[in-house]
Amino acid sequence: MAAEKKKKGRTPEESSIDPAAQEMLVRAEELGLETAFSRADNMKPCPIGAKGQCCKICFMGPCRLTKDGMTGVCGATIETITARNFARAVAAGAASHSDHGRDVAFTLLATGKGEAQGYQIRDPGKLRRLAEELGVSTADRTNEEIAVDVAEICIAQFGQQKGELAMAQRAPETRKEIWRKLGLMPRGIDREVVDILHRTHMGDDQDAEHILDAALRAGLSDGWGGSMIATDLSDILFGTPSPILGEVNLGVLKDDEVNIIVHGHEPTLSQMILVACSEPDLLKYAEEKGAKGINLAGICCTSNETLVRQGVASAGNFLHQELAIITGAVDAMVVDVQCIMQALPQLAKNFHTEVITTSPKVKITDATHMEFDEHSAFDIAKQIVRKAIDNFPNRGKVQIPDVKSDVVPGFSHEYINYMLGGTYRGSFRPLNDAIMSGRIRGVVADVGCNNPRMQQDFQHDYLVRELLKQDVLVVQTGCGAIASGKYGFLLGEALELAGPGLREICEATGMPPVLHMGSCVDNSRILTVLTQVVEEGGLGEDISEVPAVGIAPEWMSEKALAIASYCAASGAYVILGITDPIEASNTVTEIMSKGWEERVGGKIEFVIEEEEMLRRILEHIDKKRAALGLPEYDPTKFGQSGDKRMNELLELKPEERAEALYGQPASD
Ligand code: NFS
Repeated sequence: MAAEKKKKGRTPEESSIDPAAQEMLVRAEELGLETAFSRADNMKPCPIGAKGQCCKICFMGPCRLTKDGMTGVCGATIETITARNFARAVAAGAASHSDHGRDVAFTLLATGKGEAQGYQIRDPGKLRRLAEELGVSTADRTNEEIAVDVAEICIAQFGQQKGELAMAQRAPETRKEIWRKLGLMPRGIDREVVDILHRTHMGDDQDAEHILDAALRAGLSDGWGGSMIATDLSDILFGTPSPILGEVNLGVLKDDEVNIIVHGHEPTLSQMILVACSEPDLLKYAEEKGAKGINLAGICCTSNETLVRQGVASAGNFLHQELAIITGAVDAMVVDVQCIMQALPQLAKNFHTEVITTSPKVKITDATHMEFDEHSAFDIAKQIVRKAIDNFPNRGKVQIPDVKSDVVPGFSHEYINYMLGGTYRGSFRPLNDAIMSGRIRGVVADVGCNNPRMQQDFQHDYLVRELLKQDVLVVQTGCGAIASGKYGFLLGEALELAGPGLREICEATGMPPVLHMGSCVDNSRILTVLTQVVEEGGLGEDISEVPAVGIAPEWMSEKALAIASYCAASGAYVILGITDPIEASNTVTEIMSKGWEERVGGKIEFVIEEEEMLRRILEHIDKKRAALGLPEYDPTKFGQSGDKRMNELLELKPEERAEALYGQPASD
């Protein structure tokens, strides 16, 4: 678009709260370059599509139902249309997460067969535990033999036609009964996605509640299927995360080293590029080209994969992908799948940056394609790194914002369990006790994207700060977690922001008040934590009874709706911000809130305003506390004696401690 035709956009300060982003937006302006921020300013969202009232499912339309009582050409009502649009988005989101899981499973299979160059099994303990769970014999067998069987069983989960998904069996008994009773138990991962595409085709399912039930089931096939497979098998191949020091934001780029950014989602590529970056011959080659070294950084969830496992720096979250290129310091941006803006290759033409696509599924016009294949992964990774080095001497002016923060990510559910158990008694008891006593008021999972329709990171930052003040423990994944990293929340120092009760618990257990649990597929770890919290006892029989809420205040992708659906189907209250894609239908809004709450215990609501979001979160947490008969949240009771009181409690036996904490023995 010609500059003179551009509408007046937001200032850099209005576009992002992040000083690094603000600096790069000023630079973009100087250079006359577009970004997602300016494109969002210049492109109003279509008001009909935004509310879910446009039907493009057949070619008698598109039909726009803009007045009460209107139907589409076929007679489809606004309820049907809104529900179909939502369900299709869930199907696409579930397909994306799950297909990522499938690719990891194929990499594990090839690794087991000795055909995957450069990969190895890094967490054999987790492999063996999973094998036992899946009924694979482990006695007198090598890790590789076991890996082949485990991978084949996981791959078969995708094509399974009948029965129940294996990992869905991990859910609490009460939950599984609800799924069975309502016909929501996922049968096979691919089947549930295809089921939605079929039933939302013209002339099929035309009952909103029925369509939305299919969305819940497809969501579950992602959360307790594809995503859980992605998480577990990635841990087996690349290591189960534990806390590690890292850095976040554009300031991680180096002006005297070759900068390679990995962007996208799958750990298979980024992990191998990481190995290639420390190859002596490539380091030497970089030196020959005048660079002091090779610096790897990530963007989006592939960044989370390497950040939580190896502490590889993150250059930022979703809206940083273009800003990284604008630094002029990125020699190669290597992308695989998902959340990659098509704008990248065009933007890169203004710099020297080489945008390299690698997935057989993803080519972008004008990007360089170097297809990745796990069978020769290391060779390809080395070629990619070499290409980045070759590009280093082509750099023009470089401007890297001097903005970065230390972070400590890597809180897998295994580590949280160990961290809490390591203090006195095994498992989640201390967390449950802390919630029961009211020291921790509840738990919030703040996940999801950035969206250029709002000031970048503003709501993530606001909500995390406010929740900590209210003694709410925050767990995070995805771009929300990277946002928290930028503002210093992923460090022990964040305790300064925490309320008195949360602070006591964190000081006593060594747990920070904000836990970075991984990438978006690792939301499956949150399902596991919730299940283990239920199994530990004292917080009800089901996930729906736990004082917990899931939020995605700055979401933008279909994957966020898939996550929201499986969390709701698992019993959680989920709030999404930004926009309301079901606004057109009061009936659908009712079904997904009140209706689902009655039937599955969880619900989805779209709340745009952050203060209202906070109010609803706290109201829900307090409602769940009251239903469990827990003491009302009262921060004045805690914090006076701080460590001393906790140390006294630590001296007690668990039964005595329970009594001292909330006046009655533990219920387990
Ligand atoms: Ni999640 Fe990860 Fe980020 Fe959103 Fe995209 S990277 S899978 S979709 S934008 S959180």
